[in-house]
Amino acid sequence: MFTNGIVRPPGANFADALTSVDLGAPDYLRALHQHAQYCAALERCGLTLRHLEPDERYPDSTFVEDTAVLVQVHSPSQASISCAILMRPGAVTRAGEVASMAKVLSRFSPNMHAIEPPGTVDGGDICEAEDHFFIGISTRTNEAGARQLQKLLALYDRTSSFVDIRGINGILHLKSGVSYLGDGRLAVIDVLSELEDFQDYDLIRLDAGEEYAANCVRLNNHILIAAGYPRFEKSLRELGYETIAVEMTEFQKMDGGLSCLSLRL
Ligand code: CIR
Repeated sequence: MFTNGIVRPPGANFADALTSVDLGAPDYLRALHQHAQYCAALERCGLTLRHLEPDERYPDSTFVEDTAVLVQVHSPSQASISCAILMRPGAVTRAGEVASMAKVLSRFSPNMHAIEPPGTVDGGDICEAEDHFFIGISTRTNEAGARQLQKLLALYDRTSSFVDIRGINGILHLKSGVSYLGDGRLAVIDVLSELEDFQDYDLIRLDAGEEYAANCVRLNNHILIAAGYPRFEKSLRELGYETIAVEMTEFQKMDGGLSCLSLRL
């Protein structure tokens, strides 16, 4: 059960954010509008939002998910977290984003931990599936960071395993290609669907051309998905899920997926 969310709108210099895709510059006003729609969707799913101020020191800081991993308490009906683990982003220009998030999270979490040098971990590489965490090893998350995170998660009885995505084209983070939907189900892009790690799950494969939509979020009784991916949305609806589609085009231009715009607890 999720009851709270933390979000930060993009700043006026959002176009200076990092990107590896060639989709053009984001339209700032449209990005603000899409962010507001995203927030409304989270609220529709039952979340009370904490809105952080835009922070132009860090053009990527709207992607708050990358700054922390939250471990929920075990009971599914209880909405609180056992601990917050502060990430150490793999991109140097993003390192400073963590400090302000640490302050916010200290109000929500009794226990705080942090990834230490030489480890780096981006929250977008962490896919939580009930009590198991898949940790992507990527250009942002290194093995030292992954091992630290694994030890910290074990303190809270969470298992974890590493998924090396360094050789996989087209995804920045593990969660750019896989999301846990609850009910033992993963939405996954084709190239990841053959991995041994995911074979115990019921897999919903994304069709060619719809890969971006693999990054989606199960929030209580809804699944939030990026708008414009009708085949994926249809397959979710056929499985009985209620979907909410949100326009994400301006964030996609900056390599951002839907999950990365919030921390949910
Ligand atoms: C970056 O390159 O770090 C940002 N422009 C995008 C981060 C997206 N994060 C995520 O999907 N978790």
